[in-house]
Amino acid sequence: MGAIVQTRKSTKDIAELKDQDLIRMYYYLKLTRQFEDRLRVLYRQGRFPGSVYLSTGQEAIPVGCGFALEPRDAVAPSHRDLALHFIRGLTPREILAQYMGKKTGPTRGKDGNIHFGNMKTNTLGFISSMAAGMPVALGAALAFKMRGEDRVAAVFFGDGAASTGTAHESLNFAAVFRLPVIFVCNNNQYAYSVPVEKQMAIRDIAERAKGYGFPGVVVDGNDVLAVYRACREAVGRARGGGGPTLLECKTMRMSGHGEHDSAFYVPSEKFAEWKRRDPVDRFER
Ligand SMILES: Cc1ncc(C[n+]2csc(CCOP(=O)(O)OP(=O)(O)O)c2C)c(N)n1
Repeated sequence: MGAIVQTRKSTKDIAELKDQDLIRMYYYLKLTRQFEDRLRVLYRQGRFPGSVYLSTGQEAIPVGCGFALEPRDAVAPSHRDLALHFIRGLTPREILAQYMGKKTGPTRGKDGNIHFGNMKTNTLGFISSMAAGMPVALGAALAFKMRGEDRVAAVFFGDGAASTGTAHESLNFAAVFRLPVIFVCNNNQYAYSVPVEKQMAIRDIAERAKGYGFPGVVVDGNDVLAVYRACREAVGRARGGGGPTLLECKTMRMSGHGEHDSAFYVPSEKFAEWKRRDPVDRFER
C-alpha cells in the first residue's frame, strides 16, 4: 500500500472555516504573491545585498498549514514559506528591512535574507535549506511532549532536503519517540537545477513515512483548502498522541532557485502546465 492521497472532495474539516477565514486566507495568498513580485523588482534594481528566494506558485502550502496550526504551535518555515511569517505577525516592512540589512528587520541587520525567526511567535529561526531545521523542530516537539503541553511543531522543507541524512534521521527519531510533529515537504519538482526524478527513485516522497512507521500523505499543494484539511488532520493526530505525519505537498517552483537563477533548465511547457494550476488563481475562482 502506498502513501495516502488526499483530494479536496471531503469538505468535513473545511466546513469549520468561516467566510472570514477564507477571506483571510485569500489575503495572505495575495499579499505574499504581490510582495514577492515587488521583491523580485527590487532585487533586479540591486537594492539587496544578498539573493532572494521566492515562493511563487507555492503560497498555498504555508497559508493552508498556517491556518491549520494554532499560534502556540512551533513552526520552522523553509526559505519558501514567507506567508507563514506574515500569518505569524511579521509585517512587509519588517521583511523588507531584513532584505535590505536594516536594523528594523528581524535580525537587526545581521542577515540579508532568509535566516530569521521570531521566538515571540514560536517561529524557529531558519538555519539552512538542507533539512537543518528538522532536528530543531524535533527538539521543540520533544520539549512539548516532556512538559505535557498541548502543542505541536511543524517543519517545512523541500524535495531535495528530504533526501539528506538529517531528514532520514529526523523522520526516524520522531517516529521512535512518537513526537507531535508534522513534516511538511514542498515537492516543488526541483532542488536547485535537479529535477525530482533524478534525485529519487520513488514517485511520492510521502511513501518514505511508511518505512519509519507513521502515516505519509500526498496532497495537492496548489489547493489551499486541501493543504489546510490535510494539515489539520495531521495536527489532530499529533495533538492526540498519535505521533508524526509526513505531508507531501505537490507543487512547482515557478521561478529559479533564487532570483539570480534564470531556471533555463526547466522546460517552458512545464511552467505553462503548472501556471494553469496556480494556487492564487484557483482560490480566487
Ligand atoms: C549543506 C548545504 N548544501 C547545499 C546548500 C545549497 N542549497 C541551498 S537550497 C538547495 C536545494 C534545496 O532544494 P529543495 O530541498 O528541493 O528545496 P527548494 O529550494 O526547491 O524549495 C541547495 C543545494 C546549502 N544551503 N546547504
